Amino acid sequence: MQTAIDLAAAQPRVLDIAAYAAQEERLAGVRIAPIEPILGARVTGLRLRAGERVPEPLAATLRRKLLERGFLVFEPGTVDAEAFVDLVSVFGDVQYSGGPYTPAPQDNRLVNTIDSSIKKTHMNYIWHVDGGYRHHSPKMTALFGHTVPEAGGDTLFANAVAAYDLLDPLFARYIETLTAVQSAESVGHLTLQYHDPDELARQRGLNPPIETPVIRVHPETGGKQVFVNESYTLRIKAVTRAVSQNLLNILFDLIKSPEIQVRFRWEQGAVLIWDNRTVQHRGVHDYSGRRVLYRAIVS
Ligand SMILES: O=C(O)CCC(=O)C(=O)O
Ligand SMILES: [Fe+2]
Repeated sequence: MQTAIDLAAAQPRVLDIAAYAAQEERLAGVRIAPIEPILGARVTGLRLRAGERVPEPLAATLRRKLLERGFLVFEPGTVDAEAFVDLVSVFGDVQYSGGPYTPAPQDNRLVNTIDSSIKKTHMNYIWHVDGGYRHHSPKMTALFGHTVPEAGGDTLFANAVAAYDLLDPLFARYIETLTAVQSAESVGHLTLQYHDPDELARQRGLNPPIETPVIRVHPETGGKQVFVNESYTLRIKAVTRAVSQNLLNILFDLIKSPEIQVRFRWEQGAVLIWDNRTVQHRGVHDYSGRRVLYRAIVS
């Protein structure tokens, strides 16, 4: 007698993509369309000038879609550099987050620049969650494409909640019990930025290593995000060094799965905003010439 093969059990695990897919929405002449089923949406038809506010209920819809889709792209022409902060304000309080290599432009003290001609550190090219080494890290991060390379210099996103869903359920339950140690100095973020020994010591005092869950629960969506990342995570607590390193490698590998990623090709004047509680991200250093992005964070 022939027995049917249980194909699901016999093969590598895949995601139930239908669980992530979303429908296009339209409101007040604005279209919000999914980019890939797994992540992202593109907003077209919105125009906002400096000092203007996005009206309700459109603003509420945009907030809901960002939670749902992990990141939003606003087409070029939605805002200019001056109105960038007005757009980001839809999602919460905008804060300045510059550092020695990422200063504010002359005319706007709420944003900072990621300018390839100034920024000498390469930390944005490693997978990370913004501020993942601090207890009070930004909810969202936004970028405005000021000067973008003709080719290359994309920003990559991984749906870190989907990465958790790729874990086998029993293994996931174990991973959820673990605690990670996260540090800005894991790959030298502070050493590379602060060259004055006193300032370096001060920054290290302000940013000591912290403990976080390996899997972080999104306070608004309930999504379980793989919160360990290649940039900030030092180790997993209370297991051997070998187990810590191997578990971290499994989780880092999952973040790199193409199935959970979307690659954003920069367009001059586009705005990108992502939810740090859902995604991990990184830039790609495969361009020459200048790349200038304006950056604002939502606390
Ligand atoms: O350079 C990029 O594309 C990513 C930048 C980044 O990591 C950030 O702005 O937080
Ligand atoms: Fe970042």
